[in-house]
Amino acid sequence: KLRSAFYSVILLISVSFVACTSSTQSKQETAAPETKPNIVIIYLDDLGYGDMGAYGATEIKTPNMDRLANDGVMFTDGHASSSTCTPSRYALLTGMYPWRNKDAKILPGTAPLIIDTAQVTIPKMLKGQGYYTGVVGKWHLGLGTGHVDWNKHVSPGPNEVGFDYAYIMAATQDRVPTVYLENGLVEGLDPNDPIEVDYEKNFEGEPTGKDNAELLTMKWHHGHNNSIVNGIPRIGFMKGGEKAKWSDVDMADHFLAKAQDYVKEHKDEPFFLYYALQQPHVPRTPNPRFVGSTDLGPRGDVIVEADWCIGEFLKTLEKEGILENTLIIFSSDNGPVLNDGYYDDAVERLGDHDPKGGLRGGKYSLFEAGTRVPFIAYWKGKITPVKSDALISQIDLLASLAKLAGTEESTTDSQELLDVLLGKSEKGREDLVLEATSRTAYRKGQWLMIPPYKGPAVISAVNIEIGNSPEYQLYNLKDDICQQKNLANSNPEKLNKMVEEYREVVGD
Ligand code: NG6
Ligand code: CA
Repeated sequence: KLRSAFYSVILLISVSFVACTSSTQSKQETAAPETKPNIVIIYLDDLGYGDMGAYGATEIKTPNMDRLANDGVMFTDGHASSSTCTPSRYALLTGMYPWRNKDAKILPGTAPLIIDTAQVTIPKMLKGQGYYTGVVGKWHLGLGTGHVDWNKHVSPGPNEVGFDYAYIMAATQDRVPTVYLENGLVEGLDPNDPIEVDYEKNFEGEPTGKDNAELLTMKWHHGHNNSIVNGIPRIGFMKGGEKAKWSDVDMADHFLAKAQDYVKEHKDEPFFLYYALQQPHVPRTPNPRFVGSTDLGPRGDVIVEADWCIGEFLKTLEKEGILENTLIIFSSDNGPVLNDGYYDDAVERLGDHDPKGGLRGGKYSLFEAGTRVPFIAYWKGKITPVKSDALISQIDLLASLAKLAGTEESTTDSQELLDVLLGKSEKGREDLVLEATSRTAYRKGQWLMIPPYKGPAVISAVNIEIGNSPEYQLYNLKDDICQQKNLANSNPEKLNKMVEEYREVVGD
């Protein structure tokens, strides 16, 4: 009902343009109430292009994600801005290329907030259009201004960049502090057991993954050998806050319940929800209900768990009668990685599954699998299902959602592609700068140019080709989606043009 009201307003506006000189226009028509659709961004952490059924996975069943893809606009060339988390999330929320901000790198749990509180963001823009705005899940964009006291109100954070409501983990599941924060306050904190966090040195007498292997239920492979929480060694040191510590195996249920409560509480107003799930990032800790739901071990199992959460979340929207008035964007912050620092069988039990979906590279990489991710727009009854090959980036959501909400928001980088997002046009971006661990590459049409970079071609710990080469690389993705034929030498003309345009865009 709400949805049709929203559209009748649009219809009326167009009718009144045609009929503006006519005297037959009735008062009743112009008085239709304006309703805006709810907007939900469902954002996964490290889900690869090939990790869900609709994008080709056969070894992991993801019926709920697939429903979004099959009944929505399923992008085949949709990109996260970057091949790691913090920069992608920064770009998603601000509509700015993350390489313009030198602080937009993988952050420790103690890093200050990297979004300027004066900056435009999706929630801020939507708030201005009458939306209630919320974030539930992984944050990883920094908190505070430098020295956070976790025992006091932590600010600035999500509430200061446009979110009316925030229920978050500060950084990542593998980083301390391993607690939830609700609107800047650590939930369940006992004042007699204050939290201390340090990324440089341990607190005296506290066990670590490095020295206390006997306490571990999950073994570290590289990094991840500092404080131990729930038997899992983490990045960073933490002391105290015992009662406030999260339960890893319940995290998915916990965030889901918060997202559902949020929807129920705000169903009567237009709302925005950024639901940032933690899977399949490490440590992969499926709830016992999902252990063994694939043959792939924890990495497969937590993808099934995430899929279940999405199904339950959709059921809530349905039950509350607002599914048809809710635009859902589904995507991931970067490409896949198997061994990201723990022994969890992701490599050993991979079998026939291809998380990269046939692409080259992965998380941390400038090759396609780094940033090309599942990217879906779903709006029941409003979108005609279609597979779209348009080039689109998460950076474009700010300008596109602004248009949908009835306003304009222009940043240098965010392009208004609402028609593309809703599957009415295939005219996506002409070009795009990709980012991976502070390096950039340039995409124009079907061409991709990677400038020469020093450093190893492969990060051996994670076994991923990250795109470094002493030579320029030029690929034609139309014929060579796997990036096997470097055309830099055979097509110097194209290479020069790409380099020139790239320099113009990045201001080199
Ligand atoms: C890396 C971690 C990795 C992961 C990543 C962030 C080590 C050795 N590796 O530094 O496990 O946490 O940071 O991932 O510590 S992201 O998806 O949040 O960008
Ligand atoms: Ca990630």
